[in-house]
Amino acid sequence: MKKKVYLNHDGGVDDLISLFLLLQMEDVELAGVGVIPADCYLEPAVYASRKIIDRFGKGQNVEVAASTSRGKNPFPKDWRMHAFFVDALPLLNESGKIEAKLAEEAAHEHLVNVLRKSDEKVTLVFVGPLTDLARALEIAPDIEEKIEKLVWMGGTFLENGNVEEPEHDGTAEWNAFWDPEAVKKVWDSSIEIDLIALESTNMVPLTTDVRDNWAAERRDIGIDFLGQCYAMVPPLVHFQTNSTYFLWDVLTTATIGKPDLVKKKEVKSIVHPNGASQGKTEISEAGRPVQFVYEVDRDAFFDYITALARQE
Ligand code: AGV
Ligand code: CA
Repeated sequence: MKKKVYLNHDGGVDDLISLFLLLQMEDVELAGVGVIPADCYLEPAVYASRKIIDRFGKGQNVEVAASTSRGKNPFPKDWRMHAFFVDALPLLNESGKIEAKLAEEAAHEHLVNVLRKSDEKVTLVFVGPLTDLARALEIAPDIEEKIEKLVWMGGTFLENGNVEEPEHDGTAEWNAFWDPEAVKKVWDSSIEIDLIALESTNMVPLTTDVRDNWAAERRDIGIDFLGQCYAMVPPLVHFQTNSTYFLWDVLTTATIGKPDLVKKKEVKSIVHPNGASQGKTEISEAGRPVQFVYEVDRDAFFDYITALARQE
């Protein structure tokens, strides 16, 4: 039987590649997609999502819902621009039309409706902030029993996260920082959580050798799509900067199709909802359990996503 999955993403390059890859997984049924304007602008991210479903969805009927959520700490504008670039790729605009349906409801309501309608439990893949899930739980606490588990790209237990902003101490990861109170709300639920934190995503930076491998295979339209998308963001060359790109969300998505790429262990954690450390996730005996991903087989990961992307 196929695994039923709902994706909520925030329009970054690796978010949109995650959608593309989920559509390629034969044992996954994609039950819906929500798009939240955190690390993106909403309109191009929704368009790009629908175009990816049309171009690479092999006829799968997947609805896209736009979020009405707003965060507490906005993402840098430069990063949010990426969705415009993906949406404009000729590869996604060849047909000149968009067929994939736009849902009438807001993303958090769409999530509630998809879960309530489903006969089986659904795995939630969140690769941006948790705001839409927190809002869904608020209006419909009954959905908890329809959730198989939440697989979330977010958080870190490292001393330094990836937020470099005034009035913050740098201990948080961005998806948690955008809406720390949403993380708290989800932490307070009894949903099972797989946490793909920076500890593991730091092991999969975008590097030039990865790009070169995709370039060599660019005749394949799926590999070309990977190459074109990852041409928009800065790779790790000599040293890491605040803008260096990692395959954060793609690693998260890959664990759905191939769980043995990563190692997990249970830890207990709390989240700081406000103050100078807002968004910080911290190990604490008083916290709630999460299945924490702490290691990844880097080479197997890149081989897997490249094979999945191949169309021929
Ligand atoms: O913190 C990682 C999250 C992931 O969901 N995002 C990007 C991924 O989609 C925010 C982010 C952190 N650093 C970034 C980010 C950067 N250098 N460029 C763009 N986004
Ligand atoms: Ca993201």
